[in-house]
Amino acid sequence: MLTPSQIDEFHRNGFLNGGRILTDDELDALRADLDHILEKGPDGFSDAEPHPVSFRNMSQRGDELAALAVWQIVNIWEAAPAFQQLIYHPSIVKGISQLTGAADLMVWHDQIQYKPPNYGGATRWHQDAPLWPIILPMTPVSAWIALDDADEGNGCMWMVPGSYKWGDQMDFLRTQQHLEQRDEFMNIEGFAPPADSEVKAVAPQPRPVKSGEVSFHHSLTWHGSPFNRSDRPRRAIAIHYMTGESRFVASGQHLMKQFVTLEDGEPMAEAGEHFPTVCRDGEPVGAPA
Ligand SMILES: O=C(O)CCC(=O)C(=O)O
Repeated sequence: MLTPSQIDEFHRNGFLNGGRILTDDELDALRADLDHILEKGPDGFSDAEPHPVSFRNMSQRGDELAALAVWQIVNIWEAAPAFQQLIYHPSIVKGISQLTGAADLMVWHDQIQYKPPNYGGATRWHQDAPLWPIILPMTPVSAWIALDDADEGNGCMWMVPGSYKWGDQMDFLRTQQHLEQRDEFMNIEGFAPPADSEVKAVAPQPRPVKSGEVSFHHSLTWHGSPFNRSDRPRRAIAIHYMTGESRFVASGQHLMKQFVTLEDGEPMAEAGEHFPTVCRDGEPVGAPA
């Protein structure tokens, strides 16, 4: 359970380190499952076996930094038992329920972001919700769980406190895509917060997260992560949830749309087996046996 002061901190900043939630055994099982899937690689799965929805290198550069990689695996929970347990983890699910105020929650999708040692690429500044145009209302809060200590050295996430209060600013953030290195990541320039906003300054900060800890962020919080040029891996998973109010928007496009079996405006709670319910009436339902 999060405390009232943690919940206040989240509402002030749009992010929160919720502390350690995984045991050493749980961490070992998650790392073993992830390493197994990384070894198989994007082309190592037959259609007949459980496989993630997508497995790709997000950092497809054509220049001298082409060796940099950010391996993104979407819905690893469908391919690996330890990750299936994780999406139902009571501390994560309860935390999301407290921070959203939502009694019912479903999984929207999960997303591994693995930055390999020495050659880890950047995840550029962005907001999540504008990239998810097939659900409304916007999913408010995500959980990000570190499988390695993530710090400034190996490309931890950076966030801008209070930025979620400025609404959809993706058009502006697309102008900041040149910021990729650790030493330049704080140099966001050219944005004036709305005059009536209580948050007046753009003040990016690194947000280290230790392995086994969960970090929560609002889906409009400005965030991203620079290169990993350290000799350490940076393995982590984000789990994005939907609230019981979420409805399908048929006009939008998204990787997960192929699995939605609904008409426009119907509740995402009925979207099918790729979007399992994890919380009902404020209580985590627990992982299937
Ligand atoms: O893992 C990262 O560095 C970025 C993750 C992210 O963008 C997210 O969780 O929404």
